[in-house]
Parts: sequence; structure tokens; C-alpha cells
Amino acid sequence: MNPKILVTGANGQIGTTLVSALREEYGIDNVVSSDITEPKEITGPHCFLDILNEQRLREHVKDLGITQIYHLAAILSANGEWNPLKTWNVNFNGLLSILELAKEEKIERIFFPSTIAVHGLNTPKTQTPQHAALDPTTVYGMSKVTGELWCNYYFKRYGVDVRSVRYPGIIGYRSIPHGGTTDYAVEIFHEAIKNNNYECFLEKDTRLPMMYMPDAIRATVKIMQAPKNDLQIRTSYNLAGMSFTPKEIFEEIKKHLPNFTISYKPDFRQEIAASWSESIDDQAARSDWGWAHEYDLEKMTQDMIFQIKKQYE
Ligand code: AKB
Repeated sequence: MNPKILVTGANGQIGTTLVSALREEYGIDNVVSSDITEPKEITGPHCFLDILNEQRLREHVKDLGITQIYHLAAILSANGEWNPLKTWNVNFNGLLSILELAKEEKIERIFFPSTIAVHGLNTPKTQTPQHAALDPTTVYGMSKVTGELWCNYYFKRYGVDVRSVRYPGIIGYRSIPHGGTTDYAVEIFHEAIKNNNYECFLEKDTRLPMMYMPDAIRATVKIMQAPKNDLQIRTSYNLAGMSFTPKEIFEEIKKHLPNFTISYKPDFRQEIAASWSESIDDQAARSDWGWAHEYDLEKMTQDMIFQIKKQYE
């Protein structure tokens, strides 16, 4: 039988694409999107839901007969720094409500997105291992590390089947990310195609782990479909696709758009980026549940340019 799915934070960068993928996989009526805003396009059942309204959340889950929750609602790294207490409240208390509800209502499976933002200044910078020091400097990163530990606790203590990956920066053409440090890697495509020029808010040699959206969606669906006993890690799995610097992605785009120019004007996001890893070792995900990425910088750039050009035409 198909699961009945609730996606929180469904209008965000990942949610927009994930909801379509889940509707294709499980049927339109089996996937309810929710957010504090209306979706740009109504493609199936949607409800207004503020993740801090625990009672509403509970009512929706019961009334709709929800069996799985993809809990995406969160404030990202850069925006989080403008209002740390609100970010903690949304990111951490929102997750706790989901975990409590999952325990009480016997929700079959939960997906919790973690992030490379859990890494910090004492984390090994290259090929960051699955088990490493996690000492993030942003409130977003702090809320995600703590969230990972609580997910593990609910799994071990109450059997709540919560699954998680640490997303790198995600690049996609269907939605514009808001409030993240890796957002430049999406903006750069739009500005290259619209204006032939981009002013980058990170320094040219800042290397960060990234992933193309189709890979991120495949990873998410795959870990949620994996047999329970295959998953040895119940905090969150490292996940890798590619790693590049602003200069490298600029050079790759320039192969397609020879007149494209870039300038660099680092802002407060530079310090956040500098505290994160440059590349990730995701061997555990590969061996436990068969994860494998498909897109590298070259293949992703080619597709992004093709898709975004189509949108502007
Ligand atoms: C951000 O930049 O905050 C996010 C992330 C890496 O989790 N894209």
C-alpha cells in the first residue's frame, strides 16, 4: 500500500522538487504539501501549516491519516544568523514536535534533512569522514547537529524510524534558494543567462561540497525506501556529489557562455562557508543503502544552462 505523506516546508528549494517526485512515485493524493505560504503552483493537496503550531500539526496528521513525514521546514545558515532564537525555535522545536508526534501516532517513517553546516572549524576539511568533530558556528548548524542526536535518541529509545542525510549545497533550476550560504551556485546560472555578469558573495577559491537536485531527490527517496535494517546510522549520513569553488563553476559556465564575467565581493557568508568542509566522504551511505551520485560539475552545468535558458525563453 502507498504511504500517505506529509511534507513540511514544501515550498522551499528542495520541497518544490521533492513534492513532485513523491507525487509521481506514490500518487498525487497521497502527498500533502504544507508550508506557511501558498505554493507557486497547486499540483495536489496543500495545507497551511506553521511548524510551531503543534496542535494544528497533530490535527492534520490524524485527519489526513499520515504515515510518513518529510520534515523540511527550517531556516537556513545565512538567514538564521539574523534571528538566532527564532531559528533555534523553528529548526529545533519544530523537529521535536514531529518526533513526539511520530512516537505517539506510530508514524511509519520520518525524513529529517541535515546538512554540511554541522561541520565546523575542528572538522577535517577534506574528505570529511562520517564520524568527525561537529562544532558548527552557525545557529542553523547547531540546530541540525542537535536535531541529529535527538533523531538517534528517538530511534534507539522509542523505535521512531527516522532517516536522515547531510545535504551539501543543492543546485536546481525549478526554485530559487533563500537564505543559504551555498545559494550563489544557483544565482550564478540565472545571472549568467540574464545579465552575462555575476557578483559573487564568496571568495573565488572557497571550495564547498555541492549536489545537483536530481541526485538529492534520488538520495532522499532511496534512503526512505531502504530496508530498515540496512541503515546503520541514525544520526545522519554524509552525502557527496561534487565539490567546486566559485572560480571553477564560473569557468565551467563560461565554456557555454563565453561573454560571461564575474566579480567577487565577499560578505558575512564567506566566514560561514570557510567554517565548512570542502569535500565529503560518503562511503557509509554508499555501502549501507547503495547511494551513488550521477552528476559532476560538467554534467550539472550543461543541464542547468539548458533548463534555465528554456525558462527565460
Ligand atoms: C545553506 O547554505 O545554508 C544550505 C545548506 C548547506 O544546508 N544550502
